[in-house]
Amino acid sequence: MHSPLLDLAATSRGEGTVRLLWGQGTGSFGAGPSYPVDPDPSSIVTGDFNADGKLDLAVSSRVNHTVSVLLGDGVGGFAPPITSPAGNDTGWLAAGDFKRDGNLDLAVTNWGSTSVLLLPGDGTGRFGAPLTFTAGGKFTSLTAADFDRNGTLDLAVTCEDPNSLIILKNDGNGGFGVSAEYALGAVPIEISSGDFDGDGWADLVVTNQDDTGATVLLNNGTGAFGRGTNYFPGGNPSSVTLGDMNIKMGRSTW
Ligand SMILES: [Ca+2]
Ligand SMILES: [Ca+2]
Ligand SMILES: [Ca+2]
Ligand SMILES: [Ca+2]
Repeated sequence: MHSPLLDLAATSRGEGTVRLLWGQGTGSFGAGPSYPVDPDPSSIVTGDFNADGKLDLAVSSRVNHTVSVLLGDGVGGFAPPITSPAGNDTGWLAAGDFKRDGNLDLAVTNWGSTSVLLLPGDGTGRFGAPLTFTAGGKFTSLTAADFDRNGTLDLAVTCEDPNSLIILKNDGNGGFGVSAEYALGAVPIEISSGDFDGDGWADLVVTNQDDTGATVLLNNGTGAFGRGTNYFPGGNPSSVTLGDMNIKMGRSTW
């Protein structure tokens, strides 16, 4: 029984698989099974796509332009992938109930394009016809949060050419419109959200692959973001994740 312990699922671009590692609760991981998915998997997210209380996986394929959902059995096994079309050069994924119908949906960026797709979940691991939203430059990554706290899950999307952050607000029916655009350092490659200052409003961190470093943008309490602060300039950061990693010190320092 693995459920109380945090496990890992990673994509293998070379193999075209998802590989599982079982957490031991000690910081080490034991080898788990691997599951074939469409070639060149580039992004993976977890979520309960068929609402059975068991965690599932969704994986994008840049080559086949698809999303594969692997339904979990809750004890470490996954069914063969359910594959759905997801635009061109299918890239970054974010899961959430964007249409607020109780079924988990996916938002997808297409690498180097100016479109975000919304794949409306049907509650079985499959998706209805994609809805396309176009904005700004060439999208690289995205994250979802309710930035304006109006009850709808919004998107923050990073772009190259021009290097920028675009906030797409959700109209409550899964329709997105650009609410704001912010300049970023060169080659913003990944974005994540969390409440860094504890004010209850979702903030953002973006990694820029040039010498700008990682940019933290704080939500000003309206869903808009102030001027970003850059950390570890020159580090050419590529990927970022969040968690309280020094909890025994009391107040965390970033
Ligand atoms: Ca499930
Ligand atoms: Ca939904
Ligand atoms: Ca919202
Ligand atoms: Ca905040």
